[in-house]
Amino acid sequence: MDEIQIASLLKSSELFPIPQGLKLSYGTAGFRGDAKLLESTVYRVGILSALRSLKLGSSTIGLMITASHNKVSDNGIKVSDPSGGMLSQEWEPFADQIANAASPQELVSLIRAFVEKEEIKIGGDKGAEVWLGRDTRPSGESLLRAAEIGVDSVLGSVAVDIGILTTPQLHWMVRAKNKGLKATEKDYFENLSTSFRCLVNLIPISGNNKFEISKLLVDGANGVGGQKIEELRASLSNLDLEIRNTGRDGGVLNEGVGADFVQKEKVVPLGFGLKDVGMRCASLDGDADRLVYFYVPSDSTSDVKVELLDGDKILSLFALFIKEQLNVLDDGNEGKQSRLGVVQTAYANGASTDYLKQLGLDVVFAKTGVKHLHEKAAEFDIGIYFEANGHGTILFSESCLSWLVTKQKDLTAIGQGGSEEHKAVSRLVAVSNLINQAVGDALSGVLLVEVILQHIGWSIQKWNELYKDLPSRQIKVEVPDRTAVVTTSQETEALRPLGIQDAINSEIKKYSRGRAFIRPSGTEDVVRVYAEASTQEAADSLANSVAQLVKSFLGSS
Ligand code: G16
Repeated sequence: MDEIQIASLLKSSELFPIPQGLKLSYGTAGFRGDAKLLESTVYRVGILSALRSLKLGSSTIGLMITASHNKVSDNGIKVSDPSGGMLSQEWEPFADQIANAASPQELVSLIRAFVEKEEIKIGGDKGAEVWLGRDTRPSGESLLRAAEIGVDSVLGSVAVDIGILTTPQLHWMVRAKNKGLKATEKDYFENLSTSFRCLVNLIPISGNNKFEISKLLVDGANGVGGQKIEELRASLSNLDLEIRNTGRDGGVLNEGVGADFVQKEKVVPLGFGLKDVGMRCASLDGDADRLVYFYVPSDSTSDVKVELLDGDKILSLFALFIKEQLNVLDDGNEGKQSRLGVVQTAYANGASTDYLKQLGLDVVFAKTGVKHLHEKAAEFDIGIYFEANGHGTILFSESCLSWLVTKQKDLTAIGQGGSEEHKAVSRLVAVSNLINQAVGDALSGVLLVEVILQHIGWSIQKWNELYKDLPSRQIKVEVPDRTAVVTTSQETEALRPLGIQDAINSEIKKYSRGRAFIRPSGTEDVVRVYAEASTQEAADSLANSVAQLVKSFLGSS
């Protein structure tokens, strides 16, 4: 790094002193915290993303300013790699180091050492390019400016503000840009509506699908997703959407609304109630990378509990549909081109895992965090991953896609364009275009769920009958130091504090079909408790006793 570069970094970093006592970690999905404390962090991640771009031959990197499901006063930042996936985990320690550097001098010396180690060339012919997006949080605009200054302080770099977006839109655009495809927001919407239309046109006209298209009620979490799905609606036919909680009517982002609230509390979001009994409803989270469905059952009481169709149920519906299409295809190679697998986490309801295994699928488990699930799903020809909280997608390998596209062409060429095989292969190709290949995306998820339900002629109630969830409960426990909890790689057992797992096991033994685990959240300052048992009362009681154990081992804050 030459003197001009060092001077540029020192000068800009003086603008963003680190708040005293701030200690952050890249976590499950980037840095998150109180928005008022984050300017220095976001500025530093701006620098990191410019370096990442240079390291990867000036490919475009994405930066998203969002704290997703967290409260509106929080914000955060996550980095998208050129593939549209999450930042390579190999760079996370560097992210942690620079975010916590105490002074401009320390920051610059860390950057200098890293640039040398990684052999990053600053000031070459091509500079870095970083695309910046943000959600609707009021703090987003000034944080985005801090990120821009970070990017600009690496000489020759360009920061491009692409405005207010959902997180998956940014990831999609970065991926498309680096593949040399059309990559604007308009292209994103066109891609969704074209592939949705294609799947609609492939719905069988006879059989069991005499299905009235009923209205879908969407809870937009008072965030960016509600606004973007309104834009998308304009280009869709075959879908009747009523969008609530768009944020325009004074509602607060994620407060009593959104996918995280509905999934954790299992009650209706604000703006929904007994008037909606039996209706199909979908809830997005604050940056629209999560999706859950729900309905108010006819026997609901005034506290308006919902029947929840979470990420596990969406995964099961997708798996069923994909498997049905693959069954029609004869790949002449004993399924070697189309190995279908699914990825879940420890939060997956035990009943969903049993169901997926009964379908004959390979089920594998990953740590919480899409970055972990995505990696495992990519090992299959078609890998479907979902967290129970509604974050997931379907990945098609390059070789599987090219096999599908070739098959589609070959069938057309031999006059089999109208065959069942051709329709099945065309559906799979359309799914690969519709569903976001970069990251879980509530908007593309809604479209795929809706078209599958139309295809098989199912109501939401019928879909819910795929299997019956084991009753479960999740609780957050605030403790003085959540990092005191250390778990095994799949997060099903706690290794620390010593003795806590034995105590949890003794509790679990008291319940029929009991299962419970604890883990430190990577996005909030809490320890999460998950419990499952044969009745709701038992699941609640198990979760409460495990939460008590957490408090007695770690103290309450
Ligand atoms: C993020 C991650 C998800 C994760 C969730 C909760 O979601 O992308 O993979 O499940 O945080 O993580 P934790 O339990 O560690 O707090 P989002 O929608 O908030 O970006």
